[in-house]
Amino acid sequence: MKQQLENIKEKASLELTDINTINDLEAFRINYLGKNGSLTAVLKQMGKVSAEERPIIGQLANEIRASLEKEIAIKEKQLIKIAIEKELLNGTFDTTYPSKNIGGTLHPITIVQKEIEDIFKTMGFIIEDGFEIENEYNNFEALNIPKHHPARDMQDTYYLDNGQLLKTHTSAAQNRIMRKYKAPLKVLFPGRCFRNEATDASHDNTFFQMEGLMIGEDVSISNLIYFMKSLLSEVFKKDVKVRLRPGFFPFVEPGFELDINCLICGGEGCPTCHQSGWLELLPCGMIHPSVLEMGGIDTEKYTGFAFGLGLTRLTMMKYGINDIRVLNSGNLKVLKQFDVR
Ligand code: FA5
Repeated sequence: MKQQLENIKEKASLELTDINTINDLEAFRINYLGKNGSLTAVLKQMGKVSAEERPIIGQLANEIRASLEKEIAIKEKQLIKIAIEKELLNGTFDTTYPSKNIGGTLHPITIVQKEIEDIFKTMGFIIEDGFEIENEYNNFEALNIPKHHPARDMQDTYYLDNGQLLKTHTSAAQNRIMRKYKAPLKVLFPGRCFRNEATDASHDNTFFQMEGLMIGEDVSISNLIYFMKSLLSEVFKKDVKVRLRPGFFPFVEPGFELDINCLICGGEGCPTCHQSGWLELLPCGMIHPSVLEMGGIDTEKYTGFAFGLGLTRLTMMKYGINDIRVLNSGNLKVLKQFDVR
């Protein structure tokens, strides 16, 4: 058996030198160290070895295993280095991709965003990305807001010299996403939004929303209310008081405003809720047929709902943050408190 082990060691070292890809390296590892690998197979015969020889053979097998693991780890590093160098040379290496070990803490908005994504993923939604720089068509026209429509006044933003703009709401991605996925569709797309706002405790010029669309046959207001309720009860893990009232958005009909009872003052009235006891959180409604048509959706067959959750405000309510400006402050002393990883 000792000889068998020595042979395995020699064969493995020879094979390892010829390996050039990570996939081949993984196959090699499984071949030798896997559940049915050659080294494991030899070890399974230990019962046949005499009692005196067993510790010697056991020690040798362990040494061979340890040395193989070490060699595999070295080889893996070499192969990754070569692959990165190759990607850097041909320009396909993404230097902006976030590292796995980022250190630091997650931003409270990111924590809540991930939580909501997980909730919706279990309900069959896919997660999409939107752009921060958009064209006027996607941000306004495709949402039934033509030039000179008064609804544009409520969402003034920053324009670029080339006519593009910083998107005012996540709804700006609706048209692109409808065209990309077609119906039926269940999708969630979070994103950073920008508005030319006078800031106060609940308004910032840069904030996050999270948009959701569900398009299918027979999608109705009942579906909309069910999803909104599930979302809030999962996030707050307790009953929160909400109110649903009619709301106007040119891209939904009917449209609603879902407000949350201010959790900072318990509805008594405070600067965060502008003394009203309520905070606008989750506008929503049934997608306007013209918006569906502009998105290439057959309105004879499909209906859908859309919502535009104020993610930054939800984060404030969840963690009892009474001023929105804290969240963009970059003040680590404050932000660190919310990391719950
Ligand atoms: C919209 O932006 C619509 N696109 C939402 C929508 C989507 C309606 C789909 C219907 C269907 P509104 O301007 O109300 O609507 O903004 C939505 C939410 O974003 C608000 O309820 C609020 O929670 C948040 N929000 C808006 N402006 C600000 C701001 N300046 N600072 C922080 N949060 C804001």
